[in-house]
Amino acid sequence: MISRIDLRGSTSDLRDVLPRAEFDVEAALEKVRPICEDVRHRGVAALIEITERFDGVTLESTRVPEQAITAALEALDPKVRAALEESIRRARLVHREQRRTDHTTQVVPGGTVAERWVPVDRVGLYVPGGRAVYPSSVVMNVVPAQEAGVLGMAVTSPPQKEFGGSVHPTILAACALLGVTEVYAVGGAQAVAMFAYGTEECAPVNLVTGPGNIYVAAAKRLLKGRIGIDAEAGPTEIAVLADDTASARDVAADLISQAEHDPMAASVLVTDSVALAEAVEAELVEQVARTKHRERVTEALTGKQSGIVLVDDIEQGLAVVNAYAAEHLEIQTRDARAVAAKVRNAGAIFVGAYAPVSLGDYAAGSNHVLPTGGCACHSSGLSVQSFLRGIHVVDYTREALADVAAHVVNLANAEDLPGHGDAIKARFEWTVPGE
Ligand code: HSO
Ligand code: ZN
Repeated sequence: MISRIDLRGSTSDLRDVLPRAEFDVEAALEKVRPICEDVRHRGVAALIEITERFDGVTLESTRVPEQAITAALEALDPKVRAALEESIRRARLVHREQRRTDHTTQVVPGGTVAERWVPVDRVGLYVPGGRAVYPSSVVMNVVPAQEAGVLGMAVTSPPQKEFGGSVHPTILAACALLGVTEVYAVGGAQAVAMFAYGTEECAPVNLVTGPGNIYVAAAKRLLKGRIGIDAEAGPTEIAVLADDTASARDVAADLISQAEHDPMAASVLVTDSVALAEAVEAELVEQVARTKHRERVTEALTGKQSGIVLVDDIEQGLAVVNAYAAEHLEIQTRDARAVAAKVRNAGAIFVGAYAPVSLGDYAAGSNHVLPTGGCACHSSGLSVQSFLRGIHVVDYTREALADVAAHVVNLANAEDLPGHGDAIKARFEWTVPGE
């Protein structure tokens, strides 16, 4: 079912031969532009109409009443509550350590540059709710924002017909557990526009984070600048680098676990063992037959974005996974830690037989909002850092400025910007020695 790509002895450019889903955000831009404009000009009225059209739900208000959030927590299955609490606890442990401390550098006596880390004032967190509901994504967005010290925070998620047109109750319960009381029942591009422009019911935000479908990604791209965004999330990806010590049963289960998200999800095994490749193929056939979402799993595994890549050895395998820059990368080889240490490009790395991606999805403490589509070669996943700005605070005395004045004037002249130099010279009766 899954295709094979044989790179043994190959010297071709890895980026050309590796499987990857097409995720054409550009094409979706034209569709979302009128939606965003409508929300910008007509606010809540536009949101209600658009939600009727796309979600088949008639909203009275875009905001979920606070008592519905509290009620969702009261009605939550205690096992799910305990699991969410543990997920939150672990995520807090990890994200708390990501906090940055301000520091001040004395450049010269009397001349300092401080770096002050300031959280964004208000953020909007998008929680998907299409094919699956993601209370775990509430945790992954809210915890780093809270640990960063963000004060104003709103969550939005598509309304669900089967829950009276409100946000899925488990998402509401997760919000309640985290102390988030501002929740909107709006999804898609219109949700990003609501956050960017603000409406009568929702104050505008400075930053929008969280994964969503292609329309959410397109709206983020369109409105970037007016708002800050995290990475544009594409379909999820798992790559597994494995040798003959790996368990075919576990590798197959892990490939299926992420294929379950989306028919466009990518599951890629990179191995130097033909025996493992064959055993994983056999396991996939068996396990897919019993998995609940076998239709979309099959579509994802047989799609051109998924495959088993055969390599000569783990060194070549490392070159392949580094070129691929997967959202999630598992290392299931001998000496997995040493191999993992050589990985340069991945959203998150899962080391050894007992760190499956599912663990990271829910309860490792790591974040599951990660760069997809090869963006891991330049971006990182969501973290406290995503919600902070480092502001330089420049403080120089007259003497410290005098000390460097000639250099500034000379550089300004070299750039033919003498007005810049004059701003220095004005402070010293229009002359600085050494210019
Ligand atoms: N694997 C997804 C996150 C997720 N999985 C949420 C289950 N729920 C993207 O990292
Ligand atoms: Zn997942």
